Amino acid sequence: MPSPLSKRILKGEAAAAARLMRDLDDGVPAAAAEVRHLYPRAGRAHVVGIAGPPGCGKSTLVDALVAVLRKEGCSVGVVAVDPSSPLSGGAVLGDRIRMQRHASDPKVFIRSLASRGSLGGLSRSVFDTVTVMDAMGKDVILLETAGVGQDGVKIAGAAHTVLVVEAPGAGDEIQALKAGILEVGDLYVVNKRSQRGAQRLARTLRENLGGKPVLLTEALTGQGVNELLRAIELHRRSLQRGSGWEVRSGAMARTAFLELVETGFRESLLGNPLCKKLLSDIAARRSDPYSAARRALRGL
Ligand SMILES: Nc1nc2c(ncn2[C@@H]2O[C@H](COP(=O)(O)OP(=O)(O)O)[C@@H](O)[C@H]2O)c(=O)[nH]1
Ligand SMILES: [Mg+2]
Repeated sequence: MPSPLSKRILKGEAAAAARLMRDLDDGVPAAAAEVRHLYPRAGRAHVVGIAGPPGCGKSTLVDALVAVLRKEGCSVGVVAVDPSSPLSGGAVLGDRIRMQRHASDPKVFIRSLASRGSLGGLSRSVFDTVTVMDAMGKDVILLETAGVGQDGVKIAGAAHTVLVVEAPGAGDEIQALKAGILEVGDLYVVNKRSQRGAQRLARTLRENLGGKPVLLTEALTGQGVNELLRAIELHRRSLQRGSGWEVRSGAMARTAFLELVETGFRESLLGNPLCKKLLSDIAARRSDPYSAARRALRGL
């Protein structure tokens, strides 16, 4: 039986969802128990990760995508992890202004996660937030993060579809082709397409991406955003036609699980007397890290 709070969340109530997200962030034990009610009822939302360098227009693009999704009747969740984003911690005022047009829409739920220096904590919050939004019945969840692997979440392990956004001028093409970028994306977007260098950047990406879609957008005006949404939907359908959806969902489950196990293991390990003894032995050079680690793993 779902708890009263879970019931409200499953009905899509924003206030109940916001409360649970806050309690999960604060590590309230009763909040973790609520997830037990919600998790089996979630799993329907299409989670779309949006990564790319600061300033390329991710938040603006998210805002434009929300507008198009709403026009089509979809409910939307937005999770913004980018610490430099006007959507998140850095400039809450900018966030409010930018999202004003969606803020009063009950079918849109926006949550910014400010980077708090703790990588683990942050990615746990991301998964919790996605689970709650999913349980609320959001059709699409847009997850904005800086970069592709650093600072918070490894986007590929947290989304069904990964969008890599670039913009001309923010460094040269070599930057755009940095290690990791070419592997992680399902779709590539050259934003600020009216600016000089956009076409050339798109060409360079196409030459290096072996057939992956490259779209051009102007997030500020919404040009190209309909086409981008079509490409996102196409990717979802291609995942659902084969085993792709299960593979991606499995990777997301694995990341969320490992995150909790690793954090829990680390905490219980560091609190263990055997571990304290081993650490002092290493420090005094009575033992070495390898031997001590072997002993710790055996002892636990
Ligand atoms: N000219 C132009 N500017 C844009 C476009 N999209 C975003 N910007 C501007 O680029 C800056 C950074 O945008 P933002 O969405 O915060 O980028 P983020 O850091 O990737 O989230 C802001 O001043 C935006 O107004 C675009 O399509 N064209
Ligand atoms: Mg941003």
